[in-house]
Amino acid sequence: MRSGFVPVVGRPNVGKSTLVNAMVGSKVAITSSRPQTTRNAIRGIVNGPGEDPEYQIVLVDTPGLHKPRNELGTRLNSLVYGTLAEADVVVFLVDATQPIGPGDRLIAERLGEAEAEVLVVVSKLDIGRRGQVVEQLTKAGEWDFASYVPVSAVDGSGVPELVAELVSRLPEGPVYYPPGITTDQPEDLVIGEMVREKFLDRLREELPHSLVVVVEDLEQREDGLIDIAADVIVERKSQKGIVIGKGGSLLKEAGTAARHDLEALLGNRVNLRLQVKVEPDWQRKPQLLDRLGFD
Ligand SMILES: Nc1nc2c(ncn2[C@@H]2O[C@H](COP(=O)(O)OP(=O)(O)OP(=O)(O)O)[C@@H](O)[C@H]2O)c(=O)[nH]1
Ligand SMILES: [Mg+2]
Repeated sequence: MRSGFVPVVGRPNVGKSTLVNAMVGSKVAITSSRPQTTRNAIRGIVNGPGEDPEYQIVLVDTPGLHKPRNELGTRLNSLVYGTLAEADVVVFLVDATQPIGPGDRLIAERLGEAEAEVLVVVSKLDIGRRGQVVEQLTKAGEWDFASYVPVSAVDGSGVPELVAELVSRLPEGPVYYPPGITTDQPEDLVIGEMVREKFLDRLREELPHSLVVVVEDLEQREDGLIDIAADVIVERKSQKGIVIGKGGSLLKEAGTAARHDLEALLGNRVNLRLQVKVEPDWQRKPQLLDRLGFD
């Protein structure tokens, strides 16, 4: 059996989480059009077909590497580089539609020092013009990594080839997760992320960054209904009103969307209660970050 750990790294918004979901075949990580959506190292497991699969790829979706502007950013970057220590192969994702910039070059430099082999994957093939894709592949080619693979996580092209390429580079190893398991995240984290996702694309500019969702209570009633209470935390008083919306409209809309997803996920009716709270500058405060689970 070939198996191993494969961190997926790259700049924010290049499509890491979308690609991980596409390879796993189900949604293990939230995605959005906003940069810096992912804030944890999330494992997504890809098993070879059949009852006695020939391979198991443990993908590790990571936060986008960026120039940190606060304590949270610093922690997230070191979380990403920390995943390299356990890596058997690394996927370095580059966006076909964005020119390769200093951010990508800095990552390439760091990855050059990693022990694991690095596959450069050019994403968003479906929307990149042919010239752009070729240009990205050519430029990235200068880095001299192990292999270069173009993919689209949206229409799936190149994804089977990427899986095959990864498998061929994995060592002989154990089964890390029993079949049927697609992610390592605890249930309350998955729930919190699903709720947060529903706000991201509905909010503008800086606000998505200021948001964190923490599940405070989760209980199942005798008739199966699941009560979930979660705090939606923002950084400033002024943001609270925006997240709630006119007459509570935004909170209601995001809450309803989240409830639908949660009912599908948990297979039961859900009663979701969201409370918006202000924790001033939580992204800058080490103690608060510890408490919110960013250690
Ligand atoms: N057309 C197209 N869009 C894509 C593709 N992959 C990702 N996207 C879009 O790109 C945006 C960012 O995708 P994510 O998967 O959230 O990106 P990410 O790299 O995980 O971002 P961070 O977690 O913020 O670092 C979303 O709007 C996706 O729908 C792709 O292959 N094709
Ligand atoms: Mg992501």
